[in-house]
Amino acid sequence: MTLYSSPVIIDTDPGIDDALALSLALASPQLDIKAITVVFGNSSIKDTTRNLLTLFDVIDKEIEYLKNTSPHNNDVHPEEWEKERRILLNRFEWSKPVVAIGADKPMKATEHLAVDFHGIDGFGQIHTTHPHYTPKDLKNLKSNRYEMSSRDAIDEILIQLKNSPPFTITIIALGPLTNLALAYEKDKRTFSRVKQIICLGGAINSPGNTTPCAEFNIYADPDAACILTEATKGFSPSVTIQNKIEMLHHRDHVPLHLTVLPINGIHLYIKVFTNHVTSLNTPLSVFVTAFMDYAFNKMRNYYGIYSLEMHDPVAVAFAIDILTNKSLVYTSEFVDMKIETQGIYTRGMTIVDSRPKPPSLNLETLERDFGIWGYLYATNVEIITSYDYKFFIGDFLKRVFNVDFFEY
Ligand SMILES: [Ca+2]
Repeated sequence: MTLYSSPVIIDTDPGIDDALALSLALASPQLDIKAITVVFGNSSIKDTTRNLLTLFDVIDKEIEYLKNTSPHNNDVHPEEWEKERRILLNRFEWSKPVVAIGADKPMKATEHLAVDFHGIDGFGQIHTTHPHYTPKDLKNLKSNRYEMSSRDAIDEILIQLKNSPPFTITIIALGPLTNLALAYEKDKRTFSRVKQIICLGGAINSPGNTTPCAEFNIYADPDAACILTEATKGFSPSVTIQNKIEMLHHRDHVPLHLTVLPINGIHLYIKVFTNHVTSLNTPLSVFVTAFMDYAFNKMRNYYGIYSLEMHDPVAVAFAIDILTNKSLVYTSEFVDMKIETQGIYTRGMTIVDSRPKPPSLNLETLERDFGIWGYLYATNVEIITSYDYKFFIGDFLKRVFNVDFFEY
């Protein structure tokens, strides 16, 4: 493979939009997916794991379909693979992810799954309505597309970080942050070797999608989100990797670079989906159509609109853009952010301190909220304030389904 690929770990709770996000990631040569770690969230860990393996089973069939229908032109240069949709055909020759199973519950909070939206199986009831998709023997499932880890997700994350040069692996987090926080707690120094965590989470300047002020991933495990947020204290984008490597020699951790992509309003509308995907009749399109029908109906019943919010796929697209410096059409700011872990109505709220800062730091100004908030000058969590979504739906349809986007 001659294309430059960034090593990533994807932590996920599949999940309808997770399946779309993983399909996008697998079709993107910019990502060298070292591991996919599974966490509870949209459904139980048993279901999210089953859903991931179900998706791999469909990807397997999609690859066979592509092999039989693509022109047999083996002279195509790797740089051209993306155009010819050969990424999926060739990906597993050069990048075979390890799958590891992680946390089955939040660290402290009471469990809250998103089965109301994603269905009891987390996959729009597809295992009931389309039972032929359900892999028969999960324990003995053999696949050429991934390797099942002998470790749990926490140890797998740590071993991946330990075995790679420091500050090279990015973690894309698409579910509750439990696996990541547990790995950090277990071995801070090793976890600190992560280059960046790009996380879909939080409701900032918008209503939540689980409670009035909380987004699901943060709500599902606010303590995990709090641990990671606090672990960013002292982070500065101006610190070089060389500085960080030196820090690792004499500190038990290096402040984490956490980039939060709050929930956004990017919708895939049913008309666009139907016009572009439904009639393709490939294994992947037929499978995705089955659970998208469920999701579109849910959206209509809940919100009166026929579309699906593309939270997780947008996070993957954003991660690709950041890792390849391709678009850079986004704005972000470093803010002092905390997570509400205790609230009755505010559990999982992402709170940003936007109060005016005193012109200088002294005892008097420090005491102003001493013991309540603290860190008057902590601007450590990067939040994305705008991102150029214009091309997202077109890119998504092209990469995953090889169709050109047209307006309807
Ligand atoms: Ca998710």
